[in-house]
Formats: sequence, C-alpha cells, structure tokens
Amino acid sequence: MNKIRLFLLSILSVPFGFSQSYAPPADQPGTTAIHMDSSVFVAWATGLTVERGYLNSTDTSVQYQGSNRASFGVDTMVLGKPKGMTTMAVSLGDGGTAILTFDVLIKDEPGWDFAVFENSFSDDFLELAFVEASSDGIHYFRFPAHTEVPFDVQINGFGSMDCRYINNFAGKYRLNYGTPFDLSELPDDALLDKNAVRYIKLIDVVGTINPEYASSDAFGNIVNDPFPTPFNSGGFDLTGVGVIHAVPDPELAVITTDEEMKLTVYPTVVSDFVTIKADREFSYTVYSAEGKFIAGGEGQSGENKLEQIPFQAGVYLLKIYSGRNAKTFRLVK
Ligand SMILES: [Ca+2]
Ligand SMILES: [Ca+2]
Repeated sequence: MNKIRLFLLSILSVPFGFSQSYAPPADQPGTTAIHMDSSVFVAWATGLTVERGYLNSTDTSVQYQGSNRASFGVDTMVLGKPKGMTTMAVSLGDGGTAILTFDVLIKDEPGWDFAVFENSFSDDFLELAFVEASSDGIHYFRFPAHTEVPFDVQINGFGSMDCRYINNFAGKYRLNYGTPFDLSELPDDALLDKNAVRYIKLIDVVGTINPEYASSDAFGNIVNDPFPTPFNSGGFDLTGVGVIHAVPDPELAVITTDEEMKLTVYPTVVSDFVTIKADREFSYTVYSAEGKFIAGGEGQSGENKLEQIPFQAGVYLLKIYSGRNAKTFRLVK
C-alpha cells in the first residue's frame, strides 16, 4: 500500500470512526430489517451454488469431523422462503461463497430491491458476508460495505457486535429478518444492468484482524467479525434471499417447456413413510398445514422411500420440484 493511499484511508476512516451510524436491530425504531413474512417479497431464490470455505483460513489444518471446510446444510434449506429455523441454513466457512439465482430478474426501483437472510439467534451474534450482484454471472459488483467495529481486539468465535456499526453487509440482522440492499448503491458500469440482475453472490467475511488474512470494507477498514469459527457450521449461515423488485426473466420464459415430470406418490394416507416415484432427480419439501417446515431433501430418478420424516397426526403438503416443474401433494396421517 503506498503512502498516498494510506493517507487517504486515514482521513477517510477518522470521521466515520467508531460511531454508530447505521440502523438498529430488528423491531427497533429506525431499523431497516424486513421480516420474511412481509408482503414486499415477490420471489425467492431458486438456485444455489456454494463453494465452502475453510474452518479456519489462517490454519487450514484445523478440522471438524474429518473435514477442514464448513459443510453444514443443503440447498433445499435455503431455496424459497426461509424456513424460520437456525438449523435450516447453509454455512459458508471462512471466505466461502454462495451464488443465488432466481426465476425472475431483480430490478432497481426506488428503495430496497432484495434482502439476504442469516440464521443468527440474537441481535448481536453476527456473522457477516459481502454482497455482490451480477447480470451476466461473470462480472460481479460489490455493495459498498462499511464497518465501524473497532479492530484492535479480535471478536472471538462466540463474540458479539452492535449492528449499528455495520452497513451493506449481509448478516446484520437476526433469524427471520432480512438485511435489505438497494441496487442503486452499486457503481454505474456498462457490465452491470441494474434492471436485469440474475445473480446474487455472498462472500463470507474472514473475520480475523490479522492483516495477513483480514478482509477489508469499501473504505479499507479491517472487518472484525467472529473468528475463528472452526465448526462445520462456521462462517456466514445463509437462510434465504428474497426479491422485492422483480420483472419476469425473458430468457427463462422460453425454457419453461421442460417436459412434464412424471410422478407417483403413495400412500397419501401415510403410516410411517411415503414413496416418491419420479422420472428424474428432484427436490422436495414437506410443510404442515399450518405452514411449518417439516423436512426437505433431494431424490433420485426411480423409487425414493422417505422414512425419516417425523409425521404426527395431521395434514401435510409435500412439494416436489425439478427445474421448472413443481407439484404439490396432500398427505394425511
Ligand atoms: Ca433500488
Ligand atoms: Ca466469517
């Protein structure tokens, strides 16, 4: 880093330094948190590609249950509306990434355009991620994240921070409350069409304050975030991405002619298990009649016996989807 840049950073960081400039926790006056049940959400992510990060990027020999990378969660847990449980999440690990796709284009209109959900159980145990948007899946543009969290003392793996210190990071709010983003805050660039965003990328903040491995915000400040988190559920824990401003995706509209999925589900009056016979790979979710998430997973072409679902007496909705196909079955026990 040259001296001029250092000087610029020092004058930039002083006026912002260590104040609490940003919105308070969910449900407090002035918060920007949006509950997942809000009617502002018109669509949810439908696709996910994850690259898991290390349990500890400063020491990649650190393992948990035989792996040095985060591993918790599968994509059905975070596609669609958040499931409202801390265990329905995909953990990124240090510096891990998640790219979300949608059946719509995200569009910049006045105000917030989408929101990212994390699984924090409290207002101040916050694991952060950078957020980027892309129209083409090649060129990504990062929201100008800012942290006012002091970085002289490391926030440990179970440490806390005040969300009023941070802006334009995903993970600012607790479970069920989305952190919103406004596409108009991204730079204008010929390679980004703010009216046709197809990809949202999340990048876990490596929260160490060790300058050799640390992450920096848009102002060059080190981002102090819980570290280390050497568990299979370490790092940012995604629970969903909701779209607020959307237009139909013209490219998807022409590929809606997926051959109809052939499915048999039996018995629909269940005793202990359900069999799904399908002509292709699929994903499924099971909800109670009250809308509570019960189970989710993936199945193969052929016969799939779902024995692990804790059915109690009642009515359930089994949704099976593959590509553009989706079918819902009513199950009774
Ligand atoms: Ca906007
Ligand atoms: Ca992290």
